[in-house]
Amino acid sequence: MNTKLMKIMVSFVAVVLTFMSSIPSAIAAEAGSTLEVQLYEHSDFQGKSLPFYVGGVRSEPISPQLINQVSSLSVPSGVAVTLIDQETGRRATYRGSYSYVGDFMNDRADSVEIVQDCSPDAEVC
Ligand SMILES: [Ca+2]
Repeated sequence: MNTKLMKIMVSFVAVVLTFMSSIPSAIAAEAGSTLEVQLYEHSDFQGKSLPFYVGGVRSEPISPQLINQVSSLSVPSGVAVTLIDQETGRRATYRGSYSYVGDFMNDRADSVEIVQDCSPDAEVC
């Protein structure tokens, strides 16, 4: 076996292991962990709320009850939440809870990406 092929196989195995290791944490979170992100209809964590369980990397649409209405969010430590507005392509990432998402994203988000275990200064996570 040549070195190049070996390197390809090693990186493939690493990718598979990374993927597999994300599964148990997702299951654990849904089995009763309090580690969750909440999106809120109004600023200061008021109005309708929508929970998202944290586990690995998740990307989900925001359900009709809060689409284009999110104004605040609570985020546990070690988690980064990106709100996305598909109409304009706007994205904003939040680490920690925000009583107001800001004019840039207020009442715009239609999908959300949740990433666990981001370092605070990570450019991409
Ligand atoms: Ca939108």
